[in-house]
Parts: sequence; structure tokens; C-alpha cells
Amino acid sequence: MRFDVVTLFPGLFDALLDFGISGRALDRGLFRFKAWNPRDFATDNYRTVDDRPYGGGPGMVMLAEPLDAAMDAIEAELQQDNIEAHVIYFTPRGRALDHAKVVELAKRPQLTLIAGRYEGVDERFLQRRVHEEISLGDFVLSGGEIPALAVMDAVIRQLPGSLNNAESALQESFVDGLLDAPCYTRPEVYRGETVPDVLMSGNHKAIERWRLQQRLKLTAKRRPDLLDKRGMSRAEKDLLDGKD
Ligand code: 9WO
Repeated sequence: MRFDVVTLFPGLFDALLDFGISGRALDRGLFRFKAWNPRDFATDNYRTVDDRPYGGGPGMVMLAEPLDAAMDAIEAELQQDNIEAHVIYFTPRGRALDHAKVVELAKRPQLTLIAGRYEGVDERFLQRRVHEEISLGDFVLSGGEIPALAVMDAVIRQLPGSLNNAESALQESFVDGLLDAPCYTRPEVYRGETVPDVLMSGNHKAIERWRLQQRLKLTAKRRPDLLDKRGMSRAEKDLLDGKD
């Protein structure tokens, strides 16, 4: 997997490259990363990347020219490895990101992630160069970098070799369509609150059943849409209703 990120703030991506599972995956060579700053492709002395919106209105709009020049440079570099760029732009008007989309993106050899700033990007660039638009949700951020980081993190976790057994288990826990069970660790009594007895029992069958029941209850309460989509077996319905 190769990530090419077009951003005015390349330093923001150190958070992903220098730490944690993604930093380890980079060190292991599981993916490559390159940031492309549109300011490096601006042709005027002031390295201008934005201008006032036609039609008036507040703020500035990102110029198409530096973005197109950056895309041309990316495509030229990818061509050396006979790779075609798959270009994603992050905006609230995009398709909502979900696990299925992450799995789909992780199968690609390369992702070009465009992080907009200011009030947006000249539509002529978006219409001509962007393959898909992705949203993290119905809210507005200061830039597309955080959504780009989120997509990269989620995609990296899908790459073979990026997760150890424990990390894979957590990943799987969401994949089966249920929210995760509550977790506890030392001390056994913390500020007067104890750990559920079943977790201290050593009865692994009972623990497994309790965790599934907690997951069903939590999902039914917080994300009934997930449960509707996933469905439940008769045994799970009984467990949820406490009949088991
Ligand atoms: C902002 C916006 C607001 C409402 C409807 C559509 C919209 N598009 C954009 C947009 O492209 N904004 C640019 C990127 C420039 C301003 C910062 N940007 C941004 C992206 N803010 N918030 C996002 C975003 C991306 C994905 N998921 C949620 C928010």
C-alpha cells in the first residue's frame, strides 16, 4: 500500500507515522507514505494556493492549478511503478466511511488523499481529478487532514502483518457487527467499585457468555441499526432477553 497525501500541513501526519500500530507498520515496510504540499507547486513568487471565491462570500478557495500540478507529479511518480492513482477527497458531502469501505480501500495498491483547507477546493479540480469523496460524519472540520488520518489508520489496520493477535481480536470484535464488551483491569476494587464476579471466576465458558450478552445489550441500546443489519440467532435473542 502506498499513500500519497496532498496537504498544506504535512507535519500533521507525523502523528500516524511516528507512533503506535501505524508507525510500527511503516517500520515493517507494510506501507509507504509521501506528502505533497500544493505550496511547492505554486508558480508565483508568493507560493499562492488560494484566492477569493467567485460570486463573493467569506473566506478563500484552494486554487486548482497547484493541486493539479501536485497530482501530475504524483501520477508521474506512480507511472514508474505502473500504478494508477485512486484519488479521494474528504468532505461532509461525501460517502460515509464505514468498515466495508475501509476493507475495499485496503485492497488497492495506492491511495491519493486530498486534504482541503480554507472554505473548499475549486470544483473544477474535484470534478476532474477525484474518484470518490468520503465523509467521517455530518460535521465540519478545519481541514481534510483528520479524515485522511482516520482512513489511513483504519486501512493500515487491514494490512496483513500490521496487527498482533490481541489487536486483531479487537478488530474482529467490531467486524462481527457488535460493539465491544466492557473491559476491566487491576486493581480489583477501584474507588470502591469492583469487577463483575464472572470475570474473576476463571469460568471461561461463563465469561464468554457474559461478554457476548454485554455486547448484545450494548449494541441493542446504543446501535440498534447495527443489530438490525446483523440479526441474531435464537440463542443470542434469549441471551439478550436474559432467558439463558
Ligand atoms: C465543507 C463542507 C461543508 C458542508 C458541505 C460540504 C462541504 N465541503 C467542505 C469542504 O470541502 N471543505 C474543505 C475541507 C475545506 C474546509 C475544510 N475541509 C473539511 C473537510 N472540513 N470538514 C471536512 C470533513 C471531511 C470529512 N468528513 C467530515 C468533515
